Amino acid sequence: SKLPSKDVREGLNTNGEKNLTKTNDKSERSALTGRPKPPNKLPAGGESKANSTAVRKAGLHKVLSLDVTVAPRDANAVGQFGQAAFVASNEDAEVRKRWDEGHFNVYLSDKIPVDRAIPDTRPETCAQNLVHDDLPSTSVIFCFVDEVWSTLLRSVHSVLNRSPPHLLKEIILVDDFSTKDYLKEPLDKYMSQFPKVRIIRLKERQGLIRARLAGAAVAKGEVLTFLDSHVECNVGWLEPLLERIYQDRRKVPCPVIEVISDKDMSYMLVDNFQRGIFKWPLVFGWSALPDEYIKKNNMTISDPIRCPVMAGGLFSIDKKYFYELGAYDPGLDVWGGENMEISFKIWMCGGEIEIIPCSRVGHIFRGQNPYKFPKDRQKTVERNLARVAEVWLDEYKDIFYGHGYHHLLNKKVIDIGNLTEQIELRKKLKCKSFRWYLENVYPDMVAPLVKAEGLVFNRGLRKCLAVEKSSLSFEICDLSKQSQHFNYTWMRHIRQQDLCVAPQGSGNGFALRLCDNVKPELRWFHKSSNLALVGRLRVCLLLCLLSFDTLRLNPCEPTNAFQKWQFTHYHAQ
Ligand code: LR7
Ligand code: MN
Repeated sequence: SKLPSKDVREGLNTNGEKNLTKTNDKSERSALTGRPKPPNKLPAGGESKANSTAVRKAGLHKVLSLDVTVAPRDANAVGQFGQAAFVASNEDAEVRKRWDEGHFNVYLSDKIPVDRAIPDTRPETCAQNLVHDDLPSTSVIFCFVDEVWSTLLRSVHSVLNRSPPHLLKEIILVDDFSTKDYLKEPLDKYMSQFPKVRIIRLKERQGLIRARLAGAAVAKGEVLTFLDSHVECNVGWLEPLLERIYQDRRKVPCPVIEVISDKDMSYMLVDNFQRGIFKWPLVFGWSALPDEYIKKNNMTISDPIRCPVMAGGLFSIDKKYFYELGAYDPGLDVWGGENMEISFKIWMCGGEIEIIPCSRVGHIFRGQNPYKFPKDRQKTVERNLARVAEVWLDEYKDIFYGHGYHHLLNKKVIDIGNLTEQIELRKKLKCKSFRWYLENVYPDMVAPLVKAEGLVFNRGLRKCLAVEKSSLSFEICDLSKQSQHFNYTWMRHIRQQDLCVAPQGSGNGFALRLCDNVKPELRWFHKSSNLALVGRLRVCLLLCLLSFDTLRLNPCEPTNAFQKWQFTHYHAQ
């Protein structure tokens, strides 16, 4: 039996979620008629059910079953039918030697036919689904840098063999300045057999985001379909994606991403009802729809699943719509974050992201990027994420920075580049707020705007911190006094309006200073009731209370009640 492998897809998997994506049934239409469906039906689609009545209607046909699954060229070949392949033990050294070329079993991949068959993993009803005869055509865009020969070819063949020819306008291979010789003339020569395949060569390394933009710029299809260059498209993968766009051009459908094992190259099913989500600080993950949600909405395994964010690599989008949305922020470098950008942009500016269970594509999940980053990998990704946060997260961006990214606020440490155009674009498109997105698209996301708030109680003195004539004092605790209310923010500020609790000069005194996100000296760690200044290394210095109600920094004393502080409400730790 197949291994469910959602964990392979991405380490993060959060189950047991409570509230889920709110529905917007009004925008749902019947696959058969294109007419709006009656309200209070499935949130995530459900149109496909109509197709079980295998009635042939004018203008519609069953999803084409283009495949070589039944009789592949060589039924006995290694890895045929997506089965696990093995190498003899005396080949282990060779496997290891070639692993780093792609961070998967390259040696084995090279032995497997480039047009192997894979199991048709779609839910049963999918083959019976009706789609329109006049679906838009698509350009399939593969960007690659130093991709392994056999996986690149297998990706291309899977598209050529399993896409209805009239819907496949072209395949665009964007070579992001690869260094390997086999990707030059040999690739040109190989692909010249296939008139639909075009190769674009970038003159310098652009990264996958700008490489995709370069591919899109020359695409002639009405729809753009982006794929990673180490995938295998399954039977009937394309039509269900195009059908969704046909119904509503602002839908951005993604296939179910199945797993091609990096070790034995087997094609593995993933669990049903998985959707794309993010966790702070903008980390992509998968999460299962809870059973009660599925039951309540009468969802079947073939119904589209609305996703707060997409994985990034595999999706179709109406080309005009892609450009209306401003495509990708071209300031994003190399790898990472662009899936967050396009996801927020789609939802906040009127579109929808869905996973279409009848469309399935396998992807080799690799432990590491097999190519070099022109700059430091970590810095590249966090810079991309900071751009996304600045443009799309509104007041929620502090939560992003508060999850280990404070340093990105310091313009001297990192230059995230100019954002004027992106901010203008958001205004021009009249996109909704991030708060709207959280409330309507991803309501189960925990996103408190402050970590703690209320009174700041000192356990030893049994009094509360207060602002008195713009300096700090202690008073009998009184919730009704605004002067005693503070926020403990994601910036780790102890804050009242614009004022932050801060040490005074180099001495031991304390004062209120204007808050400033960039200044590290205003930040406090708050752990086990202690308040320690960030950045005073080793000697754990605490905000502590001596006689005469004054504040000082002293070495931490675990048992000193005068060093123990408590806010009234905690939202996050
Ligand atoms: O500089 C580069 N230039 C490129 O052309 C870097 C990469 N690339 C190509 C690369 O050859 C590959 O074909 O871009 C494609 C994606 O790169 P991968 O395969 O290294 O990315 P990934 O699969 O590790 O990462 C996921 O997140 C990325 C974030 O930027 C992209 O969105 C990838 O497309 C995306 N992949 C998927 O969504 C597949 C499922 C993974 C999950 C979850
Ligand atoms: Mn990939």
